Amino acid sequence: MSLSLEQMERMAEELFQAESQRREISKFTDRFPGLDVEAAYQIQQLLIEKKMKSSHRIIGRKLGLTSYAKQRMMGVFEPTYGTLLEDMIVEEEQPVVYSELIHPKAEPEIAFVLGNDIEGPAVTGVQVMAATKYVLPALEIIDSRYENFRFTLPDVVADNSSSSRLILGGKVTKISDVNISLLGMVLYKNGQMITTGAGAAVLGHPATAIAWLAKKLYQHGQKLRKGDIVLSGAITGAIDIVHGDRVEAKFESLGSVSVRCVD
Ligand code: OOG
Ligand code: MG
Repeated sequence: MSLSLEQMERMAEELFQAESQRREISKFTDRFPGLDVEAAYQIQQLLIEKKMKSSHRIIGRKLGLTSYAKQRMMGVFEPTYGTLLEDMIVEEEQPVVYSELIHPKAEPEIAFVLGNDIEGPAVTGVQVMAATKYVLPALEIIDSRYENFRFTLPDVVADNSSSSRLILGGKVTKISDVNISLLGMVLYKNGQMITTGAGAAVLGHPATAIAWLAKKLYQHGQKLRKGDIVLSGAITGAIDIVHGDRVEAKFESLGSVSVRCVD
């Protein structure tokens, strides 16, 4: 089944309204079983254009479902990407406001900041590392606009891969100074250790995930740009957060990043 531009526009509008009204919607694949991943990326693009009308600048990209922990948790076994906008950034000293969100979850990630554009049909992890200016510890707050946080691959792609907020830690590290794949991470919630992981959980090496992203963007006539912040994908499963919670990810060598959730 192929969707008309008008139908895709309506789906983008539905996601836009769901987010701003903090309301869950039923997933599109229940209503349009033929929705495929490529149409879903077009819906995502329409959604981003809608958000940019209210002057939200693009600051980078994110990868989703790049670790087996996340894939198994969501039952979706392929990576996705989404677009990060300026208003998604929460400064580390600032809280995430629960009453603005539907059913948020937090996940620990390694953020890359690019020093050069990356573009092409055959990008490698080594090229990604050479184009990376520095890496940072990060927490992503995801918030699916779908009922019960359940979706299939095309649904989550249309929903900008559940993007909601991101928090970057304050320490800048040159990628050549660390072994990103062996790098350990411990995740805490309210002072209690919840889970542990290492960079290699992300497709073997987070730079491999970003190479996948660059190739996927190329198929869509787009590229990674100098200055982009790229979230390489959650190292572990995501954890639920509600008002009152504090989440902290401590990374080997990269430092730590934390966030508080308030009402
Ligand atoms: C999709 C987004 C996943 C990640 O890092 O794996 C993601 C979701 O699980 O809602 O951001
Ligand atoms: Mg993520």
